Amino acid sequence: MNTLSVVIPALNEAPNLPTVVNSVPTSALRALGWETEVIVVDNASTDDTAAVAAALGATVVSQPERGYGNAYHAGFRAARGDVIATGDADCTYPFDSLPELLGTLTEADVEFMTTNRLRRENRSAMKRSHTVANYALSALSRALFRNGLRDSQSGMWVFRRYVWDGVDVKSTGMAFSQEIKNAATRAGYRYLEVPIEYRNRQGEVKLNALPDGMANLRQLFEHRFRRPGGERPARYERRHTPA
Ligand SMILES: Nc1nc2c(ncn2[C@@H]2O[C@H](COP(=O)(O)OP(=O)(O)O)[C@@H](O)[C@H]2O)c(=O)[nH]1
Ligand SMILES: [Mg+2]
Repeated sequence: MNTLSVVIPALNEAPNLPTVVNSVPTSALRALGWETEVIVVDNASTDDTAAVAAALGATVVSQPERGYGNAYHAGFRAARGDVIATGDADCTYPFDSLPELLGTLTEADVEFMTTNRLRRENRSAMKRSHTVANYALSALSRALFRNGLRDSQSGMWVFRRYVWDGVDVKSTGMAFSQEIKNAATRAGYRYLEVPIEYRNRQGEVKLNALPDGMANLRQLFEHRFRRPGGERPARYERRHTPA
């Protein structure tokens, strides 16, 4: 069996968790040879996030330090799978597409796969101002990192866990999303961006558009001109055998 960890950061998402956790198609995945664990990272929620996640059979990891990046740091530390898949706890990301996404990861033989939400079909699921900000941040990110990624802010990634061990992602907040993509691509891992469906958010938005956008801008420049050190050089000690 291959092993998959689905890691979901959650800050006060109790009402969304039944839909989100139950949308992970564990039986279909098992039939395809994937043993799946679902990890919900409770990011110091003040609602029943932890209890609801546990009742749904998810593994609950507690991260007392708030922040989207902090949540992922704790979740990835706990993840046991050879492959990690991610997404928000807000009903926007299609966890039901995981069988297809894993098929693509394997068939295309890539190590880091990210997803693109910025398509006409998804337009109604994103506020216009967020769409504009996503296009602008993604364009700047492409200009600085030359990796061609269309959606630098998508929160759904599917990747081999050794990629996480090979990158040094420092962001504790929302900039974590662009940083992991830019770090993985710059480190020389084989990568791919695939289109996904994006659905209407349920519950309260946790993103704080202006400060989070500004933090993203700062992080892009800081990362681009950071002295190399944490990330491994692109062309050495490459190529792990896929699981
Ligand atoms: N913004 C934010 N989200 C967090 C935090 N901790 C966990 N999360 C979760 O991370 C996901 C992203 O937040 P969301 O409001 O959906 O941001 P958006 O998708 O960029 O609009 C959600 O599942 C949140 O519950 C945090 O400290 N801040
Ligand atoms: Mg979201």
